[in-house]
Amino acid sequence: MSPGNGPEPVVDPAPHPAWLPDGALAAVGRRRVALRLPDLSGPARAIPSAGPDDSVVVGTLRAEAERATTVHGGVVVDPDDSPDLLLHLSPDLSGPAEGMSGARPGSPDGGFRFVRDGGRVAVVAATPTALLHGWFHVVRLGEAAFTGPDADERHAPAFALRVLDHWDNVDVHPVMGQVERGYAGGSIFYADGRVRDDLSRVTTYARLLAATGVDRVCINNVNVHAREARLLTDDLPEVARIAAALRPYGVRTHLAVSFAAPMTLGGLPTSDPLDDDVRAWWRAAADRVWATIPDFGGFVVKADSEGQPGPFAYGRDHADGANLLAEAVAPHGGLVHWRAFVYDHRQDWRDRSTDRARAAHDHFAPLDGRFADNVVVQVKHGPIDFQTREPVSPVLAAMPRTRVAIELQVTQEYTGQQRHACYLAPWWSENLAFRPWGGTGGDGDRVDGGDDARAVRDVVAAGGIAAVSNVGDDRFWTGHPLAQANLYAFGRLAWDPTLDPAALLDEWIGLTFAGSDGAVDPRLREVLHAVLGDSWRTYESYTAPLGVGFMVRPGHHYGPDVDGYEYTPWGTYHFADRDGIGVDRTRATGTGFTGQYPAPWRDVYEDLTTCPDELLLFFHHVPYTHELRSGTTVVQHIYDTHFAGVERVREMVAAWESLAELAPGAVPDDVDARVRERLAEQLRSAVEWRDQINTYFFRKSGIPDARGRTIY
Ligand code: GCW
Repeated sequence: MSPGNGPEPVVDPAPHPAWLPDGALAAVGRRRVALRLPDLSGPARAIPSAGPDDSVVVGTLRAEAERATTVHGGVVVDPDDSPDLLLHLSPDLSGPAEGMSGARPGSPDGGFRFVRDGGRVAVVAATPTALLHGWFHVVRLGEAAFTGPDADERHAPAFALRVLDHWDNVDVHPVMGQVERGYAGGSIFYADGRVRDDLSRVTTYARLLAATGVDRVCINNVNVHAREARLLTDDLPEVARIAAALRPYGVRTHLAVSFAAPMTLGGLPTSDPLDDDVRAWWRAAADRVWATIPDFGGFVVKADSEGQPGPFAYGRDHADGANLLAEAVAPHGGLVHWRAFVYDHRQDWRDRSTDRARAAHDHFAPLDGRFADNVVVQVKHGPIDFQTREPVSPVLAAMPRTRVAIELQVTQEYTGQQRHACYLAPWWSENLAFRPWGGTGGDGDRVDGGDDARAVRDVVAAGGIAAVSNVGDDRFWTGHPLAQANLYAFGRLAWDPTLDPAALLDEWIGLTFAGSDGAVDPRLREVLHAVLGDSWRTYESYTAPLGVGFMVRPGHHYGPDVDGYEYTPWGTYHFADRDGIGVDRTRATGTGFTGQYPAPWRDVYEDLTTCPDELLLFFHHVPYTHELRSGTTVVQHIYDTHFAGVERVREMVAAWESLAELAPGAVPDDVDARVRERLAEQLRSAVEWRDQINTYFFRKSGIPDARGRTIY
C-alpha cells in the first residue's frame, strides 16, 4: 500500500531482540538470584477463572531468572542462601525499611521497593506484575544496580493506565492494509484473515513492554470494520488466546468496539444509547467477554469520527454514548477509553469560520462531569492530528471532573513513517511538561500563570496515557531499527513522564546494543546520540515550518505536497497566498480557537508579539515578511530551516557511516544494512521536501533567498 511500508521484511525466523538481547541481562545473569514467594506451594498456577489475577507472572519471573543465570553463569538459589538479588513477593511493602525515600504519594499502583544493602539487592512488590517491573528495573540498571551506595527507594508508575493501541485489522483493508498507518510489515496478532496460530511473538512483545512500563494493549483498529467487529462476539475464544499470550508479562487486553455493534452484530433496529434493549445487549456482550477473559481490560471507542458510528445519529452526545458502555463493563471493573478525536471531516474549504482545531473542545468540554468514573476520555496531544508540531490540546485542561488520558502516536504517520529516523521522546516530553495554566511554554519561554502549576502529566494522572504502537511482524519490529527507540521511550515515559529523553535514549542504547558481556562501545553510543538525539527537530526543520501541518501527500501522508490538503474537506489548511500564510485562530479576527485555552496561554497565543515562533502559523496568518521573534522573516526562516535540515540529515548519514571505521562490528550487519537503506531514503526525501517547500514559497512570494541558494 503506502510507500512507507518499505521492502519485504528480511526472512529470519527469530525477531530482533530489541532492547532485551541476552547481553542486556548480563549483570543480573552473572549473579545469585532468588525468588521469595508467600505461601505458594508448587509451580506457578495457570491463571484461575475467578477473576483478575496475575499469578501466572510468577512463572515468568522464575523463567526470567533461570534464563538469565543460565546464559551468564549465575545461579538461582534459595532465598535464605544470601542471594545477590532477591525478588520478594510480599503483600507488605513497608517491611523493615519504613520511611523510604522516593515514594510517590497517591501513586495509583503499588509499584515496587528497591533496596540495596552492601551490594546486595532486594526488590519487594505486592503483586507478581509489580515484581516483574522491579526485575526489569534491575535489568535496566545493569551493574549499577549492585555497585551503588546503599539505597531504599520506592518506584511506582505516575499513570494509572499505560496503554498501547494497535490499529491492526484482522482482514487486510483494501486501502489501509493489515495495519492502518503501520510501517513495519503485517500484524503480530493477525494473518490470513484470522488470529495467528502461533502467538509466541505476542508474548515476546509483552516482554518488551513489561521492560518499559506499558501494561495494557488494545489489539485492534479503532476504525472497526465488519470483520473486526466480530472479535467482540464470535471470535472471543481467539481474543482469549491473544490475552493468554500477553498475560505472562502482566499485560492486559483491550478491544476496540463499534458503537453500531448492537445492530450489526446483535440484529437490533437501533444503537441508541438510551434504548433498553441496546443497554441489555451491551451488558450481555460485556458479561460474555469477562466470562471468557476474567482479567480483560475494557473497550476503546472511536465514535462519530471519520465515518465511525456514534451517538449523534440518535441525537445523543458523547457522554450518553460512553456511559452506555461504562455501565456494561462496570460490574467487571472494566474501562471505556472514549476518544475525543471528533471533528467534521466533510468540511467546505471555502468556509474559513469552521476550525477543525476547535472541534474536540467544542464537543467535549461542555460534557465535563457527566462521564462515569470508569470512562477515560482519550485526547490526542494536539488539537489537529499528531502533526510534527502543534500546540497542546486545550481539551486536556478543560475537563477537571473527568478522567482524561493523553494520546500519542508512536507509529510515525506524520513523522517519516519509519523510513526517517525521528526520535519523538523530546516532543512527547514537551507535551507532558506543558503547563496549561502557565509556567514553561513549548519553546522554553517562561510564561507566568496563576496558582495552578500543574503540567499535562499531572492532569492526566488518573486517565493515564495511550499511544498508537509502531510494531509489526517486521524482523526489527518497527521497520527502521532505530524506531525501536520510540517505543521504548514511550513505555518509559508512561511509567515516569519526568524522565529525560536524552537519558532514555542512552538507556535504550545501553540495552539494545549490549554485547554478550553487557557492555556497549562508547563510540557507538556517541554516534547513536548524534543520529537520533535531535532528529525530531531536524525532521521538523525540513518539513513543517512554524506550526503549519499537513503539507503531506493526501491519503498515505508520506512526502511533501504543500497544497495536497488545501482544497479538500479534511479541515487542514495553511491558506498560503501571494502575501502570506497561516491560520488566523485568534479571538480578535479569526476562529476564536485561542479562547479555548486558560490564561495565560489564551493571551500568549492571541498576540503576535508573544506567540512562540514555532507555533506562529498555527495561530496567525502573517505576511511572508513578518519578522519572527528570532529576528528573521517568515519566508527566510522557511528557506533557512529547509536548507539546514537537509545538511543535518547529511550529518546523520555521515555519523552512521563513520561507525564502520570507528567501531567495526559494533552493530550487527543486518541492522546496519537496514539503517543505511533507511538513511538513504531519509536524505532523498529531505531533499525533496526542501526543494518543494522552498520552491513553493519562492514562487508564491516572489521573495528570493537572502543567501542566494538554489531554489527552483
Ligand atoms: O491521523 C488519523 C489517521 C487515521 C486514524 C485517525 C484516528 C485510525 O490518518 O488513519 O484512524 O487519525 O486517530 O482515528
